Amino acid sequence: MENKKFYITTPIYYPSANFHIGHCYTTIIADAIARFKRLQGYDVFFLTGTDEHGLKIENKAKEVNKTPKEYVDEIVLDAKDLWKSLGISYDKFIRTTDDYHVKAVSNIFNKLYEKGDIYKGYYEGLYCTPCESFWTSKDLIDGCCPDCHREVKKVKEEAYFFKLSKYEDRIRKLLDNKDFLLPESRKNEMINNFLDKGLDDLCVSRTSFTWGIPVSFDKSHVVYVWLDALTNYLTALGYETGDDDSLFKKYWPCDLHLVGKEIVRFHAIIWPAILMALDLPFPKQIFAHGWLKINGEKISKSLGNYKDPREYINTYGVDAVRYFALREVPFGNDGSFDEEYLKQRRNTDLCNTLGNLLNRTIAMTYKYFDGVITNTKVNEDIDKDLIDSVTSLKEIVENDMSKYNVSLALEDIFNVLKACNKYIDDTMPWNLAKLSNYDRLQTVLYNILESIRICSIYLSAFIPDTSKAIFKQLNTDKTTYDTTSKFGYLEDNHKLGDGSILFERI
Ligand code: ME8
Repeated sequence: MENKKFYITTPIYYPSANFHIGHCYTTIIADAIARFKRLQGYDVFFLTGTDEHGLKIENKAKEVNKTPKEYVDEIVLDAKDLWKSLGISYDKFIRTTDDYHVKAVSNIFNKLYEKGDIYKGYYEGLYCTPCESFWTSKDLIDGCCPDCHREVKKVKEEAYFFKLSKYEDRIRKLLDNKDFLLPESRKNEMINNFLDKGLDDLCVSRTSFTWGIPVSFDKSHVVYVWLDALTNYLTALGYETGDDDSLFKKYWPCDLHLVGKEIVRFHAIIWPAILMALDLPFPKQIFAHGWLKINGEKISKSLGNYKDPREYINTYGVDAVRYFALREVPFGNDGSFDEEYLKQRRNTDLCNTLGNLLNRTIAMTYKYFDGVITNTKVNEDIDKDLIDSVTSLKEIVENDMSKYNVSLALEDIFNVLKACNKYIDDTMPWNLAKLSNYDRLQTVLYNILESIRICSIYLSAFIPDTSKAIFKQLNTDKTTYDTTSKFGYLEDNHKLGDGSILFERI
C-alpha cells in the first residue's frame, strides 16, 4: 500500500534582508512537523522558498546599486546556508524568479482573465509599500496600514482586478469549517475584520514598477506580488508550468500551510478565492502562529532588532536553538525571544534533564557491568509505572502533534525524561551496587536506557542531531517509529557505545 501523503509549506519569505530568528521560528516548526510525519511513515513534501518580486526589493537593490536579481541571489544563498545550519529538511526551495514559476504565474493570470475572474479597471486607493498591500480607507487604523501601522500612499492607475467579491459567500462557508483555520480566534478575526465589512475586488497588477512577472497580454503591467507569491504552493509542484505535474497530482491539496498571524488574510481569504476561480481543491488546513518579540516588539527586518541566528547556533548549538523555538512559545501565541531564556532552557532541559540522565546512566552501566545491559524483565511496581508512562507516550505525542502543538509534545516527552530522573533518585542504583543486588541494578539501568531510546525516537523530529548522538551512545539501530509502542527492544547482552557529554553547561 502506498504511504499516505503530507504536503506542508512555510510562507515564502521576502529576501529584502537576511533572515532573522522569526523566520527561523516558522521554518523550524514546519521542519519538526515534516520530520514527525516522515517518522510516522507519511510520504512528505516540505516546501519553503523566497518571494522575490515587488517594489520593496526593487528599491532595496537600487539603494546598493545592484540589480534586483543580484540583490536577491545573495540573500537566497545566505538563507539556504542558514537552513542548512538549522537542519531544515525541505524537499524543495522555490524562488519566485525561477523560470518555471514565472511561466506558470503568467499562465494562471491568463486563465483567470479568460474565465472573466480577472478584468481591467482603474485602481484608486491606498497602498502600503512595506507590506505590498492595497487598502481601502475603511481598512485603515488611525489612517495607517492595519498590519504595520505605517503611512499609506494614495495611488490611481489602470489595473487588473480579481473578482474576490464573487467568492465571499463560499469563503464564509469555508471559514465555518472548524478545521480549516486554526487557532479558532483567527477565524473570528477574519470574519469580523474582513468578511463582515464586505470583500472588495482585489487589484492584481501594477504599472508603477517593473520588478515582477509581466502580464503577457499587457506588458506595461506586472502581476501583483501576492498573486505571484501565493501560487508558489501550486507551481512548486509543477502546476501550469508546462512540465511534469506528477507532484501536483500527488500532493495537492496541501495538508498544512503554516503562516505567521499577519498574513492569515492572504491565506484564508484571498488564496482560497484564487483556488475557487481555478476550480482547485482548498488546502486542508492553515495554522497561524504568533510572533517572537524582543522587548515587547515584533522581531522584524524593518525594525532591524535582531542578530544573525547563526550567532545563537554557534554559541548554544543548533539543537538548543531548535528546542527553544519549538518549546518556549505555546503554539499560536506570541512569545518572547530572549537569549537568557534560551540559555536557561538549554541548561535545565537539554543539559540537566536529558544530557545528565543519559550520561550518568551510561557511566553506571560501564562502572558496574562494563557497558553491557540485560533485561531481567523482573519488574516491581515502580518499574511498571515508568514503563507505562513510556509506552503511553505514543498516543499522547500523536495527539499533540495532530494539533501541531509542538511545544506540548516536547513538554510531554520531557515529562517522561523527568520521570526517568526521579526513577533514578527513587531506586538509587549506587545503593543497589553497594548491596551487591546486581540483578535489580541490571533491571533499573535497562529500564532507564530503554526509556531514553524510546524518547529519542520522538526527539528525532525536534532535535535530530541530539537524537542521533544518543542512538550512537546507546549503540542501537532500534530507532524506527514502530519500536516505540513496546518496551524492550534493546537486546540482552547489548553493549553500549561510549558515553560522552551531550550538552556542556553554559
Ligand atoms: O510575508 N515571529 O514574507 P516575510 C514569528 N513574502 N514569525 C515571524 C516573525 C516573528 N517576529 N517575523 C517573520 C511574507 N516571521 C510574504 C509571504 S507567502 C505566499 C508570502 C515569519 O519575509 C512568519 O511566518 O515578511 C511570517 O508569516 C513570515 O515570517 C513573513 O515573512
